[in-house]
Amino acid sequence: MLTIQTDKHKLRDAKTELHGGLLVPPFECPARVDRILTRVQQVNLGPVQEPDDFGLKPVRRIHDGEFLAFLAGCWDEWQAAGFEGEAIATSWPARRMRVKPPSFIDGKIGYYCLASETAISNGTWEAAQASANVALTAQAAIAKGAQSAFALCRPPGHHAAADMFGGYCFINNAAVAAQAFLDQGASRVAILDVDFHHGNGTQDIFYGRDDVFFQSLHGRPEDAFPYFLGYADEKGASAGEGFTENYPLPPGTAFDAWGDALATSIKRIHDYGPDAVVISLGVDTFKDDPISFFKLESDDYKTYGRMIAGLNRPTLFVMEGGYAVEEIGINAVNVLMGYEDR
Ligand code: OKP
Ligand code: ZN
Repeated sequence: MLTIQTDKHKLRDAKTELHGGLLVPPFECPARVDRILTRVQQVNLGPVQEPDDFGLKPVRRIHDGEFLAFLAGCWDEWQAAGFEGEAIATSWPARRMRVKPPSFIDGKIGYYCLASETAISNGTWEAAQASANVALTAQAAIAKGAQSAFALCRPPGHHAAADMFGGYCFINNAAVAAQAFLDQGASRVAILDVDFHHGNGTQDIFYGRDDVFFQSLHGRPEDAFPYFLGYADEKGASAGEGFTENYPLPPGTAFDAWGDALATSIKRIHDYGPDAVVISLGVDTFKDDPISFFKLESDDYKTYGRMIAGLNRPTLFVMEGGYAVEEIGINAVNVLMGYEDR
């Protein structure tokens, strides 16, 4: 399997994450990609190539222009305001307030933010664009005839909505790639989000549409980030009615129950008959993940990679989360090896 990767991910190197009332080193760190890349090379998964530059046109198919302008200018505006730390949102348009972007960056960042753990700093915007290019380059390889490809994206994307960043995400790489398939002639794309966290951004982007079938397995919102989306009764709206499906699962869920949910989801995708499948691949379902509560073992990743291969559709793997850095390479690449039945 072809892997697309660039060292530009290292430009995303925030020093702070607001966690448990402390500013700690971010869980979403550069070492994550280094570990996965090392493992890709160790097992000879296949060639590793640099991304092409697609510019912002395919990104604008998903994201709001004002939001992208905010991301591009945020760090400069934050510094110009004289703030000494990284850019962190602290105020939101909460219930019964005016949902209208302020001019001053301290307010504007809250308007465009969905969760305050994620700091913006020097290089964040450049890395986010590079990450989208990684997804688009892998998508292009499939469009040219590859049966599968691995987009080793960082930063991740599935929490990012059309006009919101947060949960370590800025540009929704999986959504941008899915839209690229459609724009190149596909009629139906399925997105299967196996990250521990609900893919709220992806769900929101496609909620009213029937050309993208969105499926997410995740820690139930009662207990897990992003908390405010991902219930089983969210099934899509208007034309999108029936084209979103959620599998919220409780603390302690291991592969027996998780694999059952995946099998159901795969059956549903099979019935949809997509021209392409995008996997939002997070391996924070691992038993030792520091911020998650599922109990998957390293071998389970191979098992479910094989299950995904059973769909027998062109499949784009887009890297999302996974914070047990020591094991992230083994777990992520196990999915890809399982897919290849190795
Ligand atoms: C990104 B992805 C910890 C709260 C966690 C952010 C989690 C983002 C996960 N204090 N908040 O889905 O792996
Ligand atoms: Zn996650």
